[in-house]
Amino acid sequence: AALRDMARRTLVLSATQRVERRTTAVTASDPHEDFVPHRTVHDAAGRETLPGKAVRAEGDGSTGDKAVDESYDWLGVTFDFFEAAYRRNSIDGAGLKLVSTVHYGERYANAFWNGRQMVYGDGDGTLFLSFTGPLDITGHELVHGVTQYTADLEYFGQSGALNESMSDVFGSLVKQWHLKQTADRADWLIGQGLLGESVDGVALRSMKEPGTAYDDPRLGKDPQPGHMNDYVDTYRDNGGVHINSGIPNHAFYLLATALGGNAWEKAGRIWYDTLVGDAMRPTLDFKGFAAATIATAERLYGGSAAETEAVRSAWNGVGLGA
Ligand code: ASN
Ligand code: ZN
Repeated sequence: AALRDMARRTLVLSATQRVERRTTAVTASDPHEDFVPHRTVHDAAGRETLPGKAVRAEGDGSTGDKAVDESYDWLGVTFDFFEAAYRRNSIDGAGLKLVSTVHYGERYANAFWNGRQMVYGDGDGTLFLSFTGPLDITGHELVHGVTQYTADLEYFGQSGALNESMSDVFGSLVKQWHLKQTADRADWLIGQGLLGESVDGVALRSMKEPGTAYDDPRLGKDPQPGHMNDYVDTYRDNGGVHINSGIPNHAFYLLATALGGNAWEKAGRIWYDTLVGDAMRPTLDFKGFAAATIATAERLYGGSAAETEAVRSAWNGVGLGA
């Protein structure tokens, strides 16, 4: 496989050089023709052993198992989004194979990226339905992989909340891109469709109104703040990584809706270039990230451009102004 990868890279390289030597671009030697996903979905059949049995490989038709087919499709949409929006070839930028496991554990109510692959539980069927259902959940988990290969944000405190926020931001953007929704039409919810119908709630989180996604006696209330005034100091949840992520999430929402249009184009580009750029450090805090996004906007659009002003206002709006 390593040899094949090397051969492919060599091919891409020589194609690029060929284009450069010509005076006119030739689409037939587009170096991006190589952008194809390599998906394999596995079935853990209620056990917690990974990866489980391979049940659908790239190019195979539907299996009829809803979870398997949803995972396969959403892995593909997430791959296509990163190619279309940012010319990123898979999670590592180098065509990493996309591996997932469905039906993990019994009534397991979560999904996660374990550093190498995606894992989904079926949920308990009452509070949580299958985690393969919402596209933005697959997007969220795969973006943990993108972060791992780039900024590698430490999963604790503010850097951990930024890590979580990256996954929510690009998870939401994958969904908006798939549904062709502009920023003002998007629901800005994370995990819409995941909660059972008896639950008093609409999703896991809201980037538009953090803290309002659910309020149910069995789940408690959505604990997310949307402003530094309400920052939660806690040792639970790795220092509140899924809680305080509401703050940078809301800053992104403010920016995207202020700019209008497709959120993945300008706001998403500023966040993406920042995430994969050299300003990122594993222990970066909210202020450091805010400054880095402003620097990215200055580079992309200019210091006094409306876009750059909008980034400054967005951070002001959550209490993280300079
Ligand atoms: N679904 C969670 C996440 O990706 C899983 C976890 O926290 N381990 O953030
Ligand atoms: Zn996460």
